[in-house]
Amino acid sequence: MRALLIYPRFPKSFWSFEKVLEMIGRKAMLPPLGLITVAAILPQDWEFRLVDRNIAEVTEADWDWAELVMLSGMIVQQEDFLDQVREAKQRGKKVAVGGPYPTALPQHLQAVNADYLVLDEGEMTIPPFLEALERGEPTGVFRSAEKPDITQTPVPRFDLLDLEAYSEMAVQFSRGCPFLCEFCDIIVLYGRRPRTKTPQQLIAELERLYELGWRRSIFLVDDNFIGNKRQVKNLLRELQPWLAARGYPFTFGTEASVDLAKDQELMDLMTACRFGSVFLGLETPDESSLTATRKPQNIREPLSESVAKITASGLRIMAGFIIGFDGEKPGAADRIVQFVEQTSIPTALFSMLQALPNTALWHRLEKEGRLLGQSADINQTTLMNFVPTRPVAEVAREYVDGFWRLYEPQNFLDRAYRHYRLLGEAPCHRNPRQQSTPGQKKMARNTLRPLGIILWRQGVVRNTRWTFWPYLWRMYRHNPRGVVSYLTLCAQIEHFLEYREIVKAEIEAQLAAQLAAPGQAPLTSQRLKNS
Ligand code: B12
Ligand code: SF4
Repeated sequence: MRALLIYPRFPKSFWSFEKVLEMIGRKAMLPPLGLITVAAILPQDWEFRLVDRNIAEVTEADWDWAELVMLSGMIVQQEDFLDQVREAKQRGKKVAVGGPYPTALPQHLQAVNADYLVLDEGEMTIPPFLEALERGEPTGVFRSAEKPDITQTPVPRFDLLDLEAYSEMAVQFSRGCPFLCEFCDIIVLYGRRPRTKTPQQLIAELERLYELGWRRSIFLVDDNFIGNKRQVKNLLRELQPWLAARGYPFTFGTEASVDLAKDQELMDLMTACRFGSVFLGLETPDESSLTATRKPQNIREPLSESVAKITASGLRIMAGFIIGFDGEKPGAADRIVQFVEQTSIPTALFSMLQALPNTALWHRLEKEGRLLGQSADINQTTLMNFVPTRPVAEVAREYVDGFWRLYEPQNFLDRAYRHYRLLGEAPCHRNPRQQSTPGQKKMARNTLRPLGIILWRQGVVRNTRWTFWPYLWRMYRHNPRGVVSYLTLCAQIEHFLEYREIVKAEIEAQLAAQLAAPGQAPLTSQRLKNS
């Protein structure tokens, strides 16, 4: 079988970082790990071609070659996803779809006549799909309530990727999260019992990437990397000597729950393996909102203390914040901005709450008759898809204003500087074991050109130049090994400066449209253009 794997295009977003990617000569941030995992699960005598539409077009030759077209993606990719299914069907191809978008909203894919809906986790649903193909069944929906044991998942087919196109690589150690946040669809899609691979299995994946020549950053895309702390410590203990033997060829980033702060041993193991950053779902400093959204793990210790402990351990923090929880008092965005400033978190993903399909939040709002439409388009440029408890206009205006202030270039630069000064105090940054290695030096050399651009734009062209140079000098004096990484972070403002304009324009346009036609589903920018 000749299978063409297509990964649809993402809209411009908080995460798309086009300007930064352009500077570093890459085309996308992360690869489609789901599709290359699927390719490894499918029979290995099949032939595969992968087209990630974020880096390349599907050519006529690809379409002609394909016998089966397979697509994966998340809800934000829906527009291009549906277009590609239509295109494949028009060309008379059989189409199989899977991943978080088809799993959450299968009716969308049925409406465009996708032939096979291979939903939930592929380890469970690909075998019955293959049996159906064998029997010559023309269509089918394959689902599984049971979650697979991922110790059996094969090494993803990294060889199908154009490695040069990506700024980071993706691997996954665990799926699922033990917590119960009301808005979260992770626990719906991947369950509450964190399932891990074995340490040897993950190291085999890294070994494969090493053989293929990868020498940059790797993002562990786990829903919550520390969901099973015992297993993750076992992994890190085995990983560290493997990395040391190869001169630390990679750096790592991941996502974790905030209780990471309570486990110093775990943080030390992470930094010993060159974990440089961690994404935390902090959501809001408002304790009443955290209680309402069933996130007590963020209240047990003061959030700002947890952030301080994680930073003091040497892990750069990226964090997610949300506005629009039920019962929220006016001024929520202000409180978030203050918190971000006070804790000096440079990269803060700020969004308005959205109800994702099948989450506890979705079911509650449905019962209360507050959902606007049957979809969700979670993004930083979309209005909420339900009726909030305070006026939507108030939430949206606070949100736009907060986003604007977070990404005011001077505010961002100040936070980045303060954050790196704190990181510089961490013992791991002074540990001799962490001196630069050949792998690290190669990574640093690759960043020379973008660094030149940042020095020019932020040190000469922009108003921030008056603080840029003193900060850089002090960084050099107090945290010299953090300088390259600090400047790379500074580059993000190139993206956020443009993106905050988009957020403002899109939210204001949607708000005006919604206020003119109350009770309608929120309009995305595309639907606005079409309407
Ligand atoms: C890495 C990641 C990203 C990366 C993107 C990487 C990339 N190029 O794909 C970044 C950081 C950019 C990102 C951004 C966002 N993300 Co994201 N992301 C993830 C994450 C953590 C890992 C994805 C991954 O690699 N998984 C590993 C693979 C192995 O799992 P998988 O894709 O599910 O594949 C399995 C099955 O689904 C199935 N399968 C998958 N595809 C196919 C295809 C076929 C044909 C078949 C048969 C089977 C099949 O088989 C695979 C093996 O079991 C997931 C969570 C998760 N656990 O997956 C969220 C997740 C996909 N993201 C999500 C969301 C909401 C977002 C954001 C909207 C967040 C935000 N507020 O901004 C943004 C969107 C960007 C934008 N605004 O444009 C949601 C999607 C919900 C949905 N139902 O669509 C998820 C599920 C998590 C969550 N709730 O936050 N994300
Ligand atoms: S901690 Fe994160 S992944 Fe876990 S349930 Fe809450 S939002 Fe979802």
